[in-house]
Amino acid sequence: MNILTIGGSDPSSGAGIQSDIKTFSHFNAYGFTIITAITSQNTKKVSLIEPVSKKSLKFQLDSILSDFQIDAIKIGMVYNSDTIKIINSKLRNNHAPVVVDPIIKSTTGTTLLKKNALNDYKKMIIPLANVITPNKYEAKILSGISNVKKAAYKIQLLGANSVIITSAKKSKGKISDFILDHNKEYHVTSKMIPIINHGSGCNYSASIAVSLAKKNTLNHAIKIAKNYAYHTIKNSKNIGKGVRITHHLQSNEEKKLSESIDDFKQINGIYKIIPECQTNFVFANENPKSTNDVVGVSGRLVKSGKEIMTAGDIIYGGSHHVASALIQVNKKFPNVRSAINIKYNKKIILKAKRLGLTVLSYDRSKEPTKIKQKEGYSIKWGIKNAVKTRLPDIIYHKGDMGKEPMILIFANTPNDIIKKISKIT
Ligand code: PXL
Repeated sequence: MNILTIGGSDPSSGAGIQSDIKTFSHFNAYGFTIITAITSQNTKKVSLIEPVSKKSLKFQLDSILSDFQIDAIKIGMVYNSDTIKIINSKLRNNHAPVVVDPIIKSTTGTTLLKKNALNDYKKMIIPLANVITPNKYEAKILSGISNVKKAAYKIQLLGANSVIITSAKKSKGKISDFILDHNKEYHVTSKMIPIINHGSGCNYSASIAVSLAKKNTLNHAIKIAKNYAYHTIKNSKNIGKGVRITHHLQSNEEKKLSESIDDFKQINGIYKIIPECQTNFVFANENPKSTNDVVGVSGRLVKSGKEIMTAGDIIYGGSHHVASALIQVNKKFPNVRSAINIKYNKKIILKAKRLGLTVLSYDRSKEPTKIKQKEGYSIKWGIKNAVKTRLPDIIYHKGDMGKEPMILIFANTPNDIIKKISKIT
C-alpha cells in the first residue's frame, strides 16, 4: 500500500507530514511526502511559516507521481493560492482516492490557510476530494453555514463526494461525527477524551486515507479512524510546555498478537481449521473489563484458498465473540489472556485429550431460549457452564440448529496458543 500525503512540515511531529508518516507506518502502509510549507512550531505556538517555492513543489509532485503507483492521497495544509493551483493542476487527472483534510488554523490559533486563498481552495481543492474531513469550525468557514447538516450538503455541492464533519456534536462525554456519504446521512459516536491535543485531526484523516487505499467502505474507514484517533489522544504525550502531542504506541498486547498472527499464518495446512464463520485471535490486557480491553482482528482471519488473510485491523475491540469468551474465562483464571476459535474436529479433541490437555465442553442445545435471544449472550452462558473449577486449554461445543460447532483454545499468551495449536493439529 502506497500513500501520498501533501501538507506542511511540523517539526514537533504532532501534526502535518511527520505525523502522517507515523500513521501510515502504524497501519503498515508506505508513505510518500510532499511538503507545501515548512512551519516552525512547538506545543505553544507557530512562529514561522515558509511555503516552499513553486518550483520545488512542482518538482516534488513530478518526482513522486512519475515513479510510483499511489493507492490513496491525503491533502492537508496548503497555505496559499500558488500551492493550491499547482496541486490542482498535478492531481486533476489522478485516479487514486483523495482525502482532503482542510487545515485552516493551528491548535494554537495561527492561520494555516491564508484568507485570500479560501476561494481557490473551494474551487480547486475541494473538487479533488473523494472524502473531506472538516471539523465543525472548518465546515463553517468553507460553507458559510453554521448548521452542520446544511454545511455538509453545501460542501458536497462544491465537489467533494463524501463529507465527514468531525466533532459535529458533543454531549455527555460523547462526541459524534456527521457523515454525508454520497446521499446517505448518519452519525458515528464515540467516547470523548477532554484533552486539548495537537494532531488528532491529522491522525483521523490519514487513517481514512489508509482505509480508502485498502478499498474499505467509508463506514468501516470511519470506525477504524475514530478508534485510532481515540488511542492517539489517550496515548498523547505531555512532552512540551504547551498542548499535548498525540501519539500511538502499539501496546505490548498489540505487538505480541501481531507477531503470533504472522506465526499462525505460517502453520502448515492451517487453512483447514478455519471455520465458516472465520477465526478470531485475541489477546487481553490484564484484568479486561470489556471487549475494548481485548485486542482482536476487526474483520477476522479469513481463508482465501489455502492462504489466511488478516481482514481489517488488529485493534482493541476488534473481536466480540472470542473476546467475550476470553473475558469469561479470565474472570476465574486471570492468567489466561489469549484465545482463538477454530473449526470443530473430533480428531483434534481426541488428540488434545490424549496429550493431557484440559478439554471442556458445553451443549448449545441446552441453552435457555431467553439467552439465545439476547445477542452476544450465548458464548458467555456456554463458557460459564463449561468452566467450573478446572483451567481450560480447550472448550468446544457441537453446535445447534444453524450454529456451527466450534473449538476455542485458551492460553496465557498468543505464543502459547500457537504452541498448543501446533501440538493438536
Ligand atoms: O493539525 C493540523 C495541522 C496540519 N498540518 C500542519 C500543522 C497543523 C496544526 O498545527 O501545523 C503542518
